[in-house]
Amino acid sequence: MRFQLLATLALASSALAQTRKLKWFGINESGAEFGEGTYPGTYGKHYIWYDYNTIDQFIAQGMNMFRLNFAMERLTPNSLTGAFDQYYLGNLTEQVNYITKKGAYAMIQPHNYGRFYSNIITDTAGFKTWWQNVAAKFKDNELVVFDTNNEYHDMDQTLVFNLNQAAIDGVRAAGATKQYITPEGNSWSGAWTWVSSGNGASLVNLKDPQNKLVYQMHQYLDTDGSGTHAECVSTTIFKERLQAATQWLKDNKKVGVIGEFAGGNNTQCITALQNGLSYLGQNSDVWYGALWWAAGPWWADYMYNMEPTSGTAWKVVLPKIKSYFVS
Ligand SMILES: *[C@@H]1O[C@H](CO)[C@@H](O)[C@H](O)[C@H]1NC(C)=O
Ligand SMILES: *[C@@H]1O[C@H](CO)[C@@H](O)[C@H](O)[C@H]1NC(C)=O
Ligand SMILES: CC(=O)N[C@H]1CO[C@H](CO)[C@@H](O)[C@@H]1O
Repeated sequence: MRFQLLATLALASSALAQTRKLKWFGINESGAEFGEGTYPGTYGKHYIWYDYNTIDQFIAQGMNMFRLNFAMERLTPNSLTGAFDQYYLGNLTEQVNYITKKGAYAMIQPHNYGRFYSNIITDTAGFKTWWQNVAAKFKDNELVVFDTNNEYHDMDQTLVFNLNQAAIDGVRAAGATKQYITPEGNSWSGAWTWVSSGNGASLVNLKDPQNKLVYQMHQYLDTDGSGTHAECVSTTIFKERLQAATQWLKDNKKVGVIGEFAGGNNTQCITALQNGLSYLGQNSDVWYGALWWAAGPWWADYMYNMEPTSGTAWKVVLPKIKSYFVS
C-alpha cells in the first residue's frame, strides 16, 4: 500500500518534470484491422487488440497519443447504419478507457481507406450516422480523438470532402463537442502531396462549429513515399516533404498532425527522422505532433516495428527520436 503510494507519487512527479516540445507523441496500434477481407474473422486468429503492458511502456517513454486501428466491417458488420458488434465495440471501449485513464489521448481510427467491404463509401448520410453512433459512445471522454478514416485514395475529391464533413457533422450531432477531429485527405493523406493533390484547396473549406479540426497527414521517407522500404531518400527528406503542407497550415490558420511516419534502421533514416521532427518542433504553432507507424503484437520482424521490447524500432529508433517530443 505504502509502496504503491510512493510509486504513484514518483510517477506523478516524473510526469510533471517532462516538458513537451509537441503536444502529441504517439504510436499507431495496429492489429485489430488485420485479416483484411476476412470478416468478421476470429479474435486471436485473424485480428488482435493491443497489449496494456506495452501501452504502459510507451507512456513511460513519454508517449501520450495512441491511434487505435480497427475495421468498420467488424464494428458494424451489417451496414453503416446497423447495430454494433458488442464484443468488438467492447474491446475498443476497454482500450480507449485504459489509455485515457492514464491521461493519454486515444484516437479512434477506422482503418478503411474510405471503403466499406471494399466498396468506396458514397452514402454520406449513412457515414454521418455511422459517426454519430460511434461518437455517442465516447462523447463524455475529452481525451478521445476522432479520425474520420484512414487514407482515402483514388476517390473523387468532392466525395472525400463530403465524407469528412459528414463525419464532423455526425460527431458533433452526437453531442461530442469537446473532442478533436482529424480529417484525412485523398492520395493516402500524404503531407508531401497535400497541396499538389488538391487536398488543401478542397479540405480548407471543412466546417466545424467547435473549431477543433486537426488535419491529419501521413509521411514516409522512401523514394515513392509509400513506407515500404527501409531506406530514406536523404537526411533532409522528411523536412522537405513537410514544407508545402506547413506553409498551407500557416497560410490558412489551420493545425495538423502527422498521423503516420517511419524510417528504417540505418543512419540516413535516423538523421532524416531527427531533422524532420526538429522541423515539426520549430513549427509547433501549426503541428500538434507525430505518431510512429507502428506497434502491435503481430508485427514480428517488420522493419518499422516499435513493439516493446523486441521491435527493431523500439530498440534502435525510439531512443534517438524521443527527445524531439519530450525532455
Ligand atoms: C473482446 O472480444 C472477445 C472476442 O470476441 C470477447 O470474448 C470479449 O468479451 C470482448 N471483450 C469485451 C469487453 O467486450
Ligand atoms: C540495426 O542495424 C544495424 C546496422 O546494420 C545492425 O547491426 C543492428 O543489428 C540492427 N538492429 C536491429 C535491432 O535490427
Ligand atoms: C506503411 C505501412 O506499413 N502501411 C500498412 C498499414 O497497415 C496496413 C494494414 O494494417 C497495411 O496493409 C499497410 O501496408
